[in-house]
Amino acid sequence: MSVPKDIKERYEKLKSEVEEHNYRYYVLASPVISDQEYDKLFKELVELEKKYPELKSSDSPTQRVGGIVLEGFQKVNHSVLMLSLDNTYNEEEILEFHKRVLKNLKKENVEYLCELKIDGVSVALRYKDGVLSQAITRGDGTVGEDITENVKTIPAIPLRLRKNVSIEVRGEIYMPKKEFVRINSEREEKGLPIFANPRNSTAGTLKLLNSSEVAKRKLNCFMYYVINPQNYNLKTQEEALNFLKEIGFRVNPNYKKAESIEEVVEFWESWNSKRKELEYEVDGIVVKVNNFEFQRLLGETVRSPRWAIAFKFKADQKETKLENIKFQVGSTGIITPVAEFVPIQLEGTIVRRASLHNFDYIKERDIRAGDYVIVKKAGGIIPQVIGPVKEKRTGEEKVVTPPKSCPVCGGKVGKIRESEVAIRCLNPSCPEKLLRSLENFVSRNAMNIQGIGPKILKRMVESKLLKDVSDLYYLNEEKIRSLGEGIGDKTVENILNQIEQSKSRELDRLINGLGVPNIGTKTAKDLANHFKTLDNLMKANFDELIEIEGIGEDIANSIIKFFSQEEVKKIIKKLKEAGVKTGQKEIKEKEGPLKGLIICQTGVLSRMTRQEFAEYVESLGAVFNENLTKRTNLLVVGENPGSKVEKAQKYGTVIMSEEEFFEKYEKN
Ligand code: 3BA
Repeated sequence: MSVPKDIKERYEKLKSEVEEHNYRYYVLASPVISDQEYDKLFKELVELEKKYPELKSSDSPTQRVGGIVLEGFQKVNHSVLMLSLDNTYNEEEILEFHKRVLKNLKKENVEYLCELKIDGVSVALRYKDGVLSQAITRGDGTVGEDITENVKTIPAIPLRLRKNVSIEVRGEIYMPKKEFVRINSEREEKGLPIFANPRNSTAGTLKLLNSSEVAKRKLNCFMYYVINPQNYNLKTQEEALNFLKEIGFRVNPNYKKAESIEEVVEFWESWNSKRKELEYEVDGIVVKVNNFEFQRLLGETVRSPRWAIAFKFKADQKETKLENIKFQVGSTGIITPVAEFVPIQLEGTIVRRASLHNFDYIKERDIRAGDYVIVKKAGGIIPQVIGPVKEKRTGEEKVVTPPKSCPVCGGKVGKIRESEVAIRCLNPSCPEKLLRSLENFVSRNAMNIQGIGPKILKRMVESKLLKDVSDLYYLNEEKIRSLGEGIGDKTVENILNQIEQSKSRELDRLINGLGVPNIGTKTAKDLANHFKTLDNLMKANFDELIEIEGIGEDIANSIIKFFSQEEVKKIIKKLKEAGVKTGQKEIKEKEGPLKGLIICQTGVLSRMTRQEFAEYVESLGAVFNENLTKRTNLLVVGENPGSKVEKAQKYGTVIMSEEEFFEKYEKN
């Protein structure tokens, strides 16, 4: 049976439409439709492919969710050797590099292009007539591995280019700092070894055999290199970057042409301090002779080109004295050793403690209490003890071994799975575990009960007012007063009020609050949206759970196990009896000409105040947001606008004057 012509046409149109929105969202960071509208188009595409499997092509956006499980990765020869970069950390060596370049070119000066050096994993991408055909790791530079299936899940990598060229490009795949932090805390919770930096977690992710697992981690990329640029009439690196952008790749915007080596050093210095603000980790700058003809004249050594050099930032790491290793008990009982050291200043903040993750980590590095240790920030964020300075040992240092019993309750400790590195307190009523789960329950991302801080919670646990999270809803004036000292009328009233209000929080907050292992804010939202009520979620079986995007087998099992526990069932029953809402409030999208759009405003409007404007656009179905973000669809500009305009231009957000807006959306 052949596919009807109109279906074929619809399919092609849908495919390019979905890919276009994908491009606008992930590459340009300026979406023009709402998530709901996008989902609708995507769903239609999936349906068509289900009905007419013969339509399915390799450049279909449906491939981005992954699903293919490999046994291993095929080796692939690189078309041109993938060189490495020469490195330097200091200014003298940069000046020497510059001198060498001038001497070899027999010139007085030369133009450089400076780029940020993204701390990621190099990749080569091959396109045939505009369609992605193969993605290859660097490997040893001569032979790499075929990671095409995994790379297809990265939304910023085009499956089809905006020109039907056959081309090979190279660049860097990276993991945003935030995602790195998320994955590591998830791993720590699961008792898995943590990644040392975003680069390792990127490499680890790209080598996963199941591409749907890759799709869940928010990898991103920047491209910077074109093979055989003469084929596209490109004469400089700057032109190459512009061309890459033109044909649909994400190119890092923070590059700069430097007319002198002083400007190169300036660029390095300015990013040395600004890099903290980036959403990805950079470990230096890459300086490239801009002109391709000059690059050719300079040539390369066996390892690296003579026309480029990496000028690295000094990794901010410091030595300090590790005074104590404390054992912290988490809400799931995991006992984490934490290093407490003499406070030091690191990349802009004062650091006094760092997780040592688990006892294998301490043993592998031979870290002892009393050691001088080197501390840095992994991925520029998480303080991490790299290791001891053994030369400074006095013999007074103490080897730290795993505790034989829970440091808080004295209960039994052990591993729940042999494969785990984590050691847990196995006592189900350990007060420290309870305290951690209460802290999670009242926290901002969960039930958001303000006014009950960790100190009060601790007192409530110690005086046995709280034995599980549901007891919060059985507190009364008398019980709270019984805590004694420092609890005034105002405090009591405030606590009870806050608790009462929290009864009607959305379901995702409650799911978050219950502390299902391995579930974060995002998954809690997905679960709430899908199941609508807690009862539905509790009844869900494995097949139903893994149907949901973003939920894999591990999480599904974790959810089922969690809700099958008798204690959990009891807590939920008590919560319900106390009047805690366990059903999702339906968030209905308003109808109207601005349905689904996120709108922001700057400057003074002549017709109405900002508040009135917010209400006005909301009455037309839009969402008003005070802040301009990458997700904002429209910025309306009044008199004396602020910096939002510049930001909107950067993001490519649609900008309208007050007049333009009301011409289009005046209510009659
Ligand atoms: N530019 C890494 N190599 C880079 C093309 C040359 C190069 C890099 C770069 C050799 C970054 C070595 C591995 C490689 C593609 C070879 C960059 C970055 N330029 N901006 C000069 O941001 N990490 N890495 N990758 N070809």
